Amino acid sequence: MKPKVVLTRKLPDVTETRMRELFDAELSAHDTPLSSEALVAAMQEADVLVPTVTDKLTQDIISQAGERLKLIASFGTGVDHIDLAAAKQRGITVTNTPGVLSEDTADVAMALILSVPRRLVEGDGRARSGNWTGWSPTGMLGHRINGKRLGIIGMGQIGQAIARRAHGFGMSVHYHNRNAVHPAIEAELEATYWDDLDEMLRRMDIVSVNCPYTDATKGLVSAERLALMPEHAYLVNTARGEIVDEIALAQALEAGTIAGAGLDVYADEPSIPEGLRSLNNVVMLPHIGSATIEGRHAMGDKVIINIQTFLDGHTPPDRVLAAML
Ligand code: 8YV
Repeated sequence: MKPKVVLTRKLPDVTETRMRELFDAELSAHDTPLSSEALVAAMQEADVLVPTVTDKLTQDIISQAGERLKLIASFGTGVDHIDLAAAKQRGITVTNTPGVLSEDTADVAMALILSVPRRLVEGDGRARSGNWTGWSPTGMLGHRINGKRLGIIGMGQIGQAIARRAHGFGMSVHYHNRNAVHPAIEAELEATYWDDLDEMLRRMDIVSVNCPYTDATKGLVSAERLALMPEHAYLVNTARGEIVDEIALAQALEAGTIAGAGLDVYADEPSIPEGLRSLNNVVMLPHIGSATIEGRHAMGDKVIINIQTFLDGHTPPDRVLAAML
């Protein structure tokens, strides 16, 4: 008997085909997020659940999982949607898909770092409006990227991939992290470590949020910290919306105490506060940091490898332990 693997969302065809060969795979019929009831039902019949960021696996939901459920093989890197302590208590292993989406997410972060100061989205609107009156020496002036200070909050794989790009664009790289990265990486990126986040925020031209969302990083970029940023500074968030106080961000942007923001993630997706949507000094994307065909295929491969390794009785390569966060 093949193990029952339940997918909560539509995954790439190549991933689903391979899953059907290997497992008794139940695919998502409608590709809409499952209700809590449907999620519980899935967890009662599955040996393995393959959720995504759109499934909130709370303690309550995990406590209703069936005896058969032994593995949650999440399709994604962030695991903030899974109560890891509850999974551990139920003896359920959790895996994710790190590494394969770092470069893609860094590309989107870099795109936002370029788009906001150089007013690219506004420029696109003007060019296609039919009202463009032509080039002028003082028209559509933005701010130079070269020579600016980029402060990265969270210097993991994605943070480092952004740092490499920013270095190539002539920015000076600064970062705040729980610990300094290896001296060889610091040397390669000419990166400066700031133990004190507040001190870093006071001095940066652009700040990029790239840490995981955990109890320790919830609301890390608070109203008080936003107030430390210079008036000409920009904030870019491609990590998780909950790390930034969105209401305070909207107020800071509205009041002009910071210059602009580039956002790919929001605290209560897919809903985005009206206070942010109505501002024109914000570039907003709909959580597409890792949305490449190549990345999705690689994520699917990782999920399959994690499941198969686990079923073969080994520790899956991307096992997530609460203590790792
Ligand atoms: C994924 C992400 O697409 O992997 C992550 O943590 O934020 C996304 O880019 C999503 O999580 C898939 O579940």
